[in-house]
Amino acid sequence: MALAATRAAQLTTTGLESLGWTDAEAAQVAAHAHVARVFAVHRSDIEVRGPQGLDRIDRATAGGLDGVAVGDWLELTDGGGVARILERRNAITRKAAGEHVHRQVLSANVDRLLIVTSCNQEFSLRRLERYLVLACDCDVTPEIVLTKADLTDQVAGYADQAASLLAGVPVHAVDARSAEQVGALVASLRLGETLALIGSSGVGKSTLGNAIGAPNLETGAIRKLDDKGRHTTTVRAMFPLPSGALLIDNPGIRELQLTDCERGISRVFADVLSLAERCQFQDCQHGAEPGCAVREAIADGRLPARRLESLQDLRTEQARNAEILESKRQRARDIGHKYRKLNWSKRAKRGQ
Ligand SMILES: Nc1nc2c(ncn2[C@@H]2O[C@H](COP(=O)(O)OP(=O)(O)OP(=O)(O)O)[C@@H](O)[C@H]2O)c(=O)[nH]1
Ligand SMILES: [Mg+2]
Ligand SMILES: [Zn+2]
Repeated sequence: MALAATRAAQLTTTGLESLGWTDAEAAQVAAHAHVARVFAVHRSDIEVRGPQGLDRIDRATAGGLDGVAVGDWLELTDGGGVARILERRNAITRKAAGEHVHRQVLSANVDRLLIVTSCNQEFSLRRLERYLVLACDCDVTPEIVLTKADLTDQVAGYADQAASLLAGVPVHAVDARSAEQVGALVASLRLGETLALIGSSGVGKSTLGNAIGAPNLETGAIRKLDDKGRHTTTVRAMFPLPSGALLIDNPGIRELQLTDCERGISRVFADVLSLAERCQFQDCQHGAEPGCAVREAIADGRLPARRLESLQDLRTEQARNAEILESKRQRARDIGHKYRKLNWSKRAKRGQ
């Protein structure tokens, strides 16, 4: 509750707008409906905040909270129960994870997704591309925050590489521990705007959160050997900032695998795909085919070869994950079918 008290103290405006309420939510409920926004999701309860302040809802007794995510809006019953989760404007949904493919909503109703990466061994264009695809696929505007700018004299090089991945993507290079260096980011924050931080463990998401005004997020040292973090943040939670914006700090992501993100891919790889439209063959694989506009662009330096490789790798990975997902669904269908058959034969035996 100490955490909840700190958050309560930080909220300066009590109106729903300060919690991120928009016309999209207003259109879904009656004018005097009771609503609250989800600030943290725990195993047994959730923390919500509405015009009346902070509250905790027990998941078992409330019901109706399956799949609830930080950032969701809830319509409450007169008795304080949960009537329903309002339709989301958008959701950062992780559709696949390593061997176990599943869908997981990381943050809901997000205005700005800050993809955090560091100027050290963690920096990877491939990884950044994945995060950008995820953001674009979820219809959220991405921004890149390059932390640990103080640890390199190559900041401009890192920033240029990051910016080259998606036309117009803002890149903020900072020492995330410095309130002064994050000043421009803070100045851009608006009342009721929801920001979410995602990235690997140890890149400085919580450090950045603290610098932009979140109340004392826990941070932890990284391993010297490989710059990997130790998964310090374990709970997804949202915090009001002094600027009036809301910040969702996420735990570090181990490995971001993608499936079913074709829309995101088509946006992030628009450069490769628009060249591909000019290939002589419609089904060109951009290998040895004659008249390949993609190969031509690579040969004369207009397109970095790694962009094509990235696109092809992501497509292969998507296809593999889609297969795993489909075989899981099939297995679930088979089990459901067997179960129904068993129940049916039991009832038949009992003569029901
Ligand atoms: N030098 C330097 N250190 C930083 C910077 N940002 C973060 N750190 C340090 O990096 C370590 C990890 O920072 P965290 O904020 O805990 O990282 P995180 O992304 O929240 O990690 P998880 O919660 O594990 O996902 C801490 O020791 C921070 O002090 C930076 O810009 N410069
Ligand atoms: Mg953290
Ligand atoms: Zn081609």
